[in-house]
Amino acid sequence: MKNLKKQLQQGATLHGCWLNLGSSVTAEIVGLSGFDWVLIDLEHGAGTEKDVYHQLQALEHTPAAAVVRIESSQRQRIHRILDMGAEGIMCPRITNTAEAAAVASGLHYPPDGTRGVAKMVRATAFGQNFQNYYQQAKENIVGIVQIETTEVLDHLDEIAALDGIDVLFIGPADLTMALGIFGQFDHPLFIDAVKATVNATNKAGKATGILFFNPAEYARYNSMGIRMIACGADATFVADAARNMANTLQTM
Ligand code: 3PY
Repeated sequence: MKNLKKQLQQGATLHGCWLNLGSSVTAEIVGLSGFDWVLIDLEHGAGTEKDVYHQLQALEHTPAAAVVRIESSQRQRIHRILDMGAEGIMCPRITNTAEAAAVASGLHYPPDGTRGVAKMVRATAFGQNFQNYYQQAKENIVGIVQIETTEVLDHLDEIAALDGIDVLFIGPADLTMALGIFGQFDHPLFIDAVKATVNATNKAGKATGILFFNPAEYARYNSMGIRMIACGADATFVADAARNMANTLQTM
């Protein structure tokens, strides 16, 4: 564990990016590049659950903490990824407090939640570190729900206050789509939703996160108090570098 939760609780601003290629080699390269955390994406991209396992192995020896975005909030999806050794779980498309509470519950062992106990998994060093892992899981596992539907905007305070939910993470593409202003990240409806999210997390002593692809947007979100900041994805890093090189060669 790389203390992601403690750092967020202490008010740190942490930089990350998305991993959508399902590649352990790319995960290792990105993990060694200076990010505080990375998001292995199972909602979108080329990766499968099996790939997550190898990406987590590759990231273990880098400074970057590994969070995994699961494709649905089903209890078994959360458990399988935590058992692989992920430090945090992000769940997309939350619409209400009950859904967020179900995610929080899936993250933690009884009596705090409904996570099943398994000794023979990677998270516990196949049983060799079970006691430590089990005792420290509650204070180490980061629970993240995405704010990207219109419905969820009515429940921000309740969700931010849930025990086990540490970050409300804005999905700008889906949220602007839901608001009918797709891609308009300057639009007052979107800005108001971001501000309301930051407000709710501040009140609850939690953090707000966001993903964007244009570094020019960093200052705006940072000044609004967003602390779990992701810019870019492995796929876009490769695509941008490849296009730049091809364009450069064209000019020679
Ligand atoms: C969004 O921008 O909607 C996201 O969820 C990030 O992938």
